[in-house]
Parts: sequence; C-alpha cells; structure tokens
Amino acid sequence: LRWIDLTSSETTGDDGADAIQGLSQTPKTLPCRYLYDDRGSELFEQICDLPEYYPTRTEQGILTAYVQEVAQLTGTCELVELGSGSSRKTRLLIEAYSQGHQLQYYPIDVSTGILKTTAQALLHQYPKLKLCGLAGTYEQALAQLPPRQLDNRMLIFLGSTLGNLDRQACDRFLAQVKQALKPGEFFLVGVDLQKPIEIIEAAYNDTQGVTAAFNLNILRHLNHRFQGNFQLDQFAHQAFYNPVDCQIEMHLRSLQDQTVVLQTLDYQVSFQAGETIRTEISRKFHLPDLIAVLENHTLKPLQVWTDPQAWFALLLCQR
Ligand code: AVI
Repeated sequence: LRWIDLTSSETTGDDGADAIQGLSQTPKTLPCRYLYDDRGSELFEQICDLPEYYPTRTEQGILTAYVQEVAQLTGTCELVELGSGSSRKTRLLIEAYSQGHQLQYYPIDVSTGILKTTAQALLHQYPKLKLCGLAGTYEQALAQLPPRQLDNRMLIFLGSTLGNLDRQACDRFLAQVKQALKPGEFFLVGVDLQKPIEIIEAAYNDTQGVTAAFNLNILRHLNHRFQGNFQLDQFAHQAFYNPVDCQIEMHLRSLQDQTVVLQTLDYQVSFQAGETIRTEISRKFHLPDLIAVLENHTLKPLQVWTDPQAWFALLLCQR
C-alpha cells in the first residue's frame, strides 16, 4: 500500500476561501465538496442503499452486465478512480481487470477516512492488487498523478458525480481529464439520465431522512473545521428539481433570522428566515448532449451502455 496525501487535514482542499465566497453570494451557495467529511462520506454510503436512491444500484447493474466488455475494449490498463468513496462498484472492475495479471489501482478521494478504510479492505480482499491512494480534490490529483507503471491507463468517474459540476466546472474538469490521458487512453464515466421528476425528487427526499442528515452535515463539518456556530436544528433540508437547468438542487433553508460566525475564517454571515444555501446541484443528462460535450473535449465515446429503463448510462470514451 502506498499513500500520497496531497494535503494534510481530515478533508482536503483549501482554507475555506471558497466557502466564504459562496456564503457571500446572493443566493448563497456552498461547494458540495464540503458535504464529504468522514461523516458525510458514511452518510452518502447509506444513501446508496436507500430504496429511493436508484442511481447506485442501476449503475451497478450496468457494470455487472458489461464489465467484461469494458475490459475487452480497453485491454490491460491501470485504473485511476476519481471520487472512489467505498469503491463498491469498482470491485467489479478490479475483478475484471486483475484476471491473469497484477493490477495497479489508484483511488482518489477528499475524505481520507473512507479512502484508508477502503484501501485496507481492498488489499485484504485482493492481496495481489497494487494500490496507491491519493487524498485530495480531483483538480489536485489530476494535476499530480503518479507516473504510469503500465503503458495504458483508464480514468474512472462513476456515480454521476459529473452531475455535481455545473457546465463551466464540467468543461474545466473534462479539459483536465483529457490532459491527464495520453492519446488512445480511456475515460469511463457513469451519468444519471433525465426521467420523470417524481422519481428523481423521491431519490433526494428519502422517507428515512438520510439525505436530510447528509445535507445538514455540511454545517456540522463547517462548524468543526472553521470553529463555526451553525445551529443544525435551525436549518431544514430541501431538494427539488429545477427543470430549466435539468438538475436536482439541494438547499438548506434557514428557519429564522440568524447570524452565524466561522471563527477561524474571521467571517460572519446573516440569514433571513426562509433564505436558503444551495449545497449541491445534481444534473440529469440528456445523452446526445453529453456525447457532444465529451466529443468537444476529444473524449470520444466508443460505447454507451444503459439499463433497460434508460435511467442511467455508462460511457467508455477514448482520448
Ligand atoms: C455523489 N453524487 C453523485 C450524489 C448525487 O446524487 O448527486 C450525491 C447525493 N446528494 C444527495 N444524494 C446523493
């Protein structure tokens, strides 16, 4: 097991300047990266098992059906996974790619806790795996990937995390993906597709309240990280589909007029009752549009697989 810590704190990224920037805007926003401290990553794992949250099991079904085809199309290669989390779906890829040879796997995540636990579990399960974990943001990791051990590499970005980036951020991200790949190398991306709004909204408003806890945890994380005094019971979870931008938006609505201090950032922010902070967007893609965007970045989709209902898609692209 090798380990590269691209920063040092529990979650990585920056010093909170982006949080201040988001909270100072009208309407207020926070970068969704702050949802993922160790507790947030655990809550996200619970979300993946919720009956209403269809993306994880739908993508898992597609991967189960087509992982051998993916491996045949790319041939032997090392795997670099962005936002690896618990690597639950990656196990299918690891099994397909390690048949007959040693496999090099680089999981990348901002939450060092889940990265370490997952790395240990994977090494226990696959003793021949060569694993090197990278703790950091996608931007940090893509800019500093370790040198290739093999002549072929695939970047993996599952779970529709691409949908958490707005159009501009998505363009910047895909440009970085292209830069990180040599011509002929691969990018495997899983995306959530447009479907009836009720199904999407239910997935982000589960009856057990796990998504609400996940959303509110962003405030607990900010309190912990920047000595803040957000009162979690004075904010409420809200998630709704925005049909103009084709995205689910998660917000936290202030239940009263209130002022919050983030001490170590020397920053104070006031809320009116009813005002919200947008904590996440989750775009739902129209496949032909996404294919055009990928092609614009010279990441050419070689093969697209979907589930029988066409709720989710997995695209294998080649630079
Ligand atoms: C990680 N990401 C793709 C999830 C999503 O669906 O956008 C995060 C999430 N937010 C609420 N539930 C799940």
